[in-house]
This record gives sequence, structure tokens and C-alpha cells, in this order.
Amino acid sequence: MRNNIGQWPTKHIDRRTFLLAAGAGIAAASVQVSRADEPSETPLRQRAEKKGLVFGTEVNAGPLFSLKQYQDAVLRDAAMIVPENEMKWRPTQPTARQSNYFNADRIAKFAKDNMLLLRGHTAVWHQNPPAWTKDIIGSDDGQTLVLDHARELINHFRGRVMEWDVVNEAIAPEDDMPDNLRNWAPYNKGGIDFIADCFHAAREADPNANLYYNDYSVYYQNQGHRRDAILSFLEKLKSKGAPIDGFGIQSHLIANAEFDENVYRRFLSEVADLGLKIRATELDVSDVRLEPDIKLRDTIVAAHTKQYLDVLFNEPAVVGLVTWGMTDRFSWLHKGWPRKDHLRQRCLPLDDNFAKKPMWYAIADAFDHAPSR
Ligand code: 9MR
Repeated sequence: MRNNIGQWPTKHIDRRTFLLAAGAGIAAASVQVSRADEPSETPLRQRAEKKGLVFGTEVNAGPLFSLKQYQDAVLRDAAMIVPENEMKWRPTQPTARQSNYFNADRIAKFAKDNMLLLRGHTAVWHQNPPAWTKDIIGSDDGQTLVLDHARELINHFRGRVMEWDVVNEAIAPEDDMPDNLRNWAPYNKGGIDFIADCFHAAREADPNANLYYNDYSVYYQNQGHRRDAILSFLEKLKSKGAPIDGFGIQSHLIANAEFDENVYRRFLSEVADLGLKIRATELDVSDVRLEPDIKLRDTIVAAHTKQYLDVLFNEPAVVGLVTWGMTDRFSWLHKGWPRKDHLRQRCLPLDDNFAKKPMWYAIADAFDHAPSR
């Protein structure tokens, strides 16, 4: 069945949207008197665990260690956390001779103290090398520098990180390079063999961590070229013997984009056929294309979340879901992709004041209806 969210009216809620919304438990969201011990309020982590899945969220050290409501929200709903920026290359190695794991270590300790699983994000990413690496990355020593960084980072967290995004966002068909790799010097010089080397380095640095390739924009109708490119890339990586365990699907969704359930279902099963686990690693739903009305935005965002997660959780290779934050208050989207009317986006499960939004109930409902693993 084809669901063209792009054609939903944005002023009035049509019957299909209403039904999806109702199915997502959105009615419950409008009941302001709900109590914490009611079944409808059962935390997301428990609902996920019941199905053999894991619910997690991205965290940022700033609010995590200064804002009680933020920390409470994380501890209530999440069984897994991933640092938003703290493990990236720029903050962890500000100069060639100096490593700084202060914030990343604090988050790792927080995970341990609270018995949360920890994802590592991310060892190899074209977007985040510190300024001092620029000339070296472009030179013949570039691949070695990147590999050494991956090795050192992953080794530092050995035994503490359950799963690493070893390589992030390496596919860019628009760059017109061999194998659809991104136009970045280490990829230009080493190709997929270099990426396989990154995975080998990661496995050596922490033999017990699960190793993921992480990427975006594989969900919608107009992203078929990226689906094809990523599938063939993963296939080649596997056939070269790279120790890769899973594919992280970022899931930065767009309310009102054209989503075909069958196309996405098929894509997930093709990834699974490669013997890979799948995790949605960065879910949020941008409302940039929607009219300002809050109720309407929340309803459409929740309905889209539910529709997407229902397809995702039906694929047995899927192991869980991580949202790119719990609360609208700290979403990257406000700066990364601002609305034209300058209103704040309502893209995450909790609003700016940590109240549950229809999106929270949509995730809850998707877990409740997910087949057990
Ligand atoms: O949310 C992150 C934002 O705070 C950073 O400025 C940005 C650059 O490091 O990265 C954002 O997170 C990205 C993630 O690391 C990879 N996938 C896309 C995310 C949103 O841009």
C-alpha cells in the first residue's frame, strides 16, 4: 500500500491522518490528567525490552549534567545512550598532541553508573576532523592519520562501548566518485579497501564491540539512488571481509515527505539479507514543511513516526531505535534546518518543557505493536 504523506492537507486533518494518529495513541496524549503509573505511561525502554528491542537516545553533556529534568527524562525512557558530539574527533583531539576525553568519559561513566548501554559515535567522519588535520588528511599520510585516530578512540573506550559507528556518511552519489564514495581524500585514495581497514582497526581496538556503518536518507521515494548505492557498498564491504555487524539508519525524517512502505520494507530486508543487524540511530522528524499550527504539526509528526516505525520494527533484523535527543529544547534541527517562519521545530518525543508529545505516544504504540524478537 502506498502512503503519500506528501499529499496530506496541512490545514485540516484528513481521515487517514486521524486514524493513524488515533492508532498511535495520540488520543492519550491529549488527556492531560494521565498518571505516571498508568499503562499508557509505561516508559519506552520497558515497552522496547518486552519485545526484545532497545530504546535509546542521544545525549549532550551540557544539559545532561546541569539540568535535572533532562537527566530524569533520559533515565526514565532510555536503556541506551549515545553522545551527540563528545566522542567526535574535533572535541577529543583539539591539537595533534593533546587528547581530551573529559566529556566523553563523563558520559561513559554516567552510562555505567546507571547501567545504560553506550553507543560510540563516530570514529571516521569526513565532517569532523579538527582543523590541524587538514593538510595531513589531504596528503599521503591521510589514511594512516584517520586509521590511527579510529584505533586510539575505540581503544580508549575498550570494554565500555557496546557498539560503534565506525564509519559515518561515506556514501555521496552526487560527488560522482567510484563506488559512490564521498569525495574525501582518504576515500579517494583508498576506496572501499580503506573503509574495510577502518573496520579491521576498530575490531582490533575493541574485539567485543559491535561495529556499524551509519548513514542517512534512505527512507523516501526520491532517495532510491542512495538506497542502491548503500546496498552495493555494504555488499562490497562484506565481500572484502570487513568485520561489520550492522547498518545504522539515521532516520532524520521529514513530515510530509513521500514514504512508500513497500519500498522501505524491501530495502530493510535486503540489508538483512547481507547478514547485518539494523538500528535506527538518530530518529527525529522535521516539521519544516508543515503549517505553524502546533496541534496539527504534532499530529502529523506522530503519525509519520508511527508509520515509519511499524515498517522498521516488522523487520526481524532490526535491534532497536535511538532518537537524536529526547526533547525539542536541544534539537540540532533548530539551527541545522530552521523553519522559514522561525517557529521552533517539534521534532522529538518531548516538548521544550519535557512534556510528552504525541510523538512519544507514537513510539510507545509502535513498540507495543512490534513483533517479539
Ligand atoms: O547534532 C549534532 C550537532 O550538534 C553537531 O553540530 C553536528 C556536527 O558535528 O552533528 C550533529 O549530529 C549529526 C550526527 O553526528 C551525524 N548525523 C547527522 C547529525 C545531525 O546533523
